[in-house]
Amino acid sequence: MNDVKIAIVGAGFSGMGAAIKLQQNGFEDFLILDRGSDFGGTWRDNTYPGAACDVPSHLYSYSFELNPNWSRSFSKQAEIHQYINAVAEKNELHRRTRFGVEVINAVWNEADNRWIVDITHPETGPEQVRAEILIGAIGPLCEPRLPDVTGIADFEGEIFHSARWNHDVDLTGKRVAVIGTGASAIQIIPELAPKIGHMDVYQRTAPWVLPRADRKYTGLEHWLFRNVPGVQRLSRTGIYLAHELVSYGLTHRPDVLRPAHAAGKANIRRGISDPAKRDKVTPKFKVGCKRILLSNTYYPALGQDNVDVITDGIDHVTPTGIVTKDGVTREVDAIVVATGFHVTDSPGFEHIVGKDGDSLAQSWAKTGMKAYKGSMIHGFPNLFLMVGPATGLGHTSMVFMIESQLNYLVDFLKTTERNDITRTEVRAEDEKVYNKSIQKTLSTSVWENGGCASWYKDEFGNITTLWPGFTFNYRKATKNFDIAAYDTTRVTATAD
Ligand code: N01
Repeated sequence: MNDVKIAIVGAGFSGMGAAIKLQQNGFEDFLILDRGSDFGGTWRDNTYPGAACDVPSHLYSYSFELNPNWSRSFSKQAEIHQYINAVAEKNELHRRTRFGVEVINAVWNEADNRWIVDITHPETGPEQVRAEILIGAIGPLCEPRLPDVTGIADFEGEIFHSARWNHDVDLTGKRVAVIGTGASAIQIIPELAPKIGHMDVYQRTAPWVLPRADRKYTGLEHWLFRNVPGVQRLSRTGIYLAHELVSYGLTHRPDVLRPAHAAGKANIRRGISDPAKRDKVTPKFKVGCKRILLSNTYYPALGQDNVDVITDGIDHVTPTGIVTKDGVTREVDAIVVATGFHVTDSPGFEHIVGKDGDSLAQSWAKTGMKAYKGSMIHGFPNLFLMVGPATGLGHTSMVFMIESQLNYLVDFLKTTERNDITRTEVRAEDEKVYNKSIQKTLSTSVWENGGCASWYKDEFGNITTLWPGFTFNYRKATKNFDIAAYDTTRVTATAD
């Protein structure tokens, strides 16, 4: 049994950020657990061709670990992963990280006032870690979602999910099907198009894809970023403010985004000459209802003669091909499944068990996904969830939200330590009022009224994944730990 003050599950952007902030604030007694073999979470796992960030890297990086050397405005996966590893090394996170460790479950033990975390490692076998505080940094986009299509398990060709790319398979000259047209697919398709023999793109909902202002930074810009104090922060602030303007349109005034419809349609016209194909890929919902995608190469790839866009739904998969609902069979050598992730139903939620014996999944199955300030959950004392409910974004940098949460985390730890508090649980009423106000703000948003179905909504039809509005409002809400919203227990075991 290992005893630590704080166990962090996950070594991606949020788990690493938590670890660095803990170190900087004198909380040295922590352990990071990760099932992978390296830092980076989703940026370690998503190695598909074309994987890149659709938020400029000067913003999509830690404010406390700026990188003047980003090679281009929108960095590719390898460069982001390299940055993450450099940050981990600089902060010596390896000393407190165990890789290859699967967390079986984490159960709150009321008598012990601790989280009991059951883990297993392929070489050392099962073990337990006991922690006063559990930081769940498991990430919302880590569990691949496979489509529930009859026969898919019996397909005899190559098949893999975008987040589990099989680099041993050479798709050159092959007949390839890509299922899905979301953020991952629109990056994959242009990379495959020049080399495959034929590609069928199975599109259920046409997304809005706007031009991507991607370019390499010049030598002068690099010199300025490295040598002139403030230039990089200024550039970061400019990018941040531009993204915040979009947030206003998304949440309060979707009509402000109307010009984006014209830009999206022009992007289609530039890339595709065939009117029937253009028509197929023209979205039928309002810009922003689903994530706004950015690409200059997606439509030209779809426009190629050897690429078909299939809009008849998939009926079933045979060992050698895909049959659509109109009865047509298309034979393929390989299927790329770019169908997203289990976000509101992540298997990770089944393994975190609170004070009443319910897992997060069971608790949220009754009420819908909810948390106080996206971080603390009634019934789950001393659990701090990174990138929890209502902290996601459809338009700007998640790292900004993560850093806001880190402020709240550090103030939570300092406040409880200062007051000898050993158990902290958000009050049900405060959690309820908070989530009600979020839902009220969301009611005018494009995600609610934009005419699309998206993974932003849970099974109750509520948008439980997204932060509604300006991200600086979330920064303000998480500046200080508001202890009045919590039931706390002191070392002396007297309840406040
Ligand atoms: O997944 P998605 P993703 N039959 O859920 C379709 C982040 N990200 O991996 O729209 C046929 O967006 C589904 O169709 P529909 C980003 O936050 C960031 O692409 O539901 N099709 C959709 O087209 C993003 O939002 C970057 O009708 C099926 C697609 O599969 C998140 O990851 C890059 C289907 C899934 O799209 C997820 O993106 C990449 C079925 N049964 C990803 N089931 C950055 O650049 C689903 N689909 C930062």
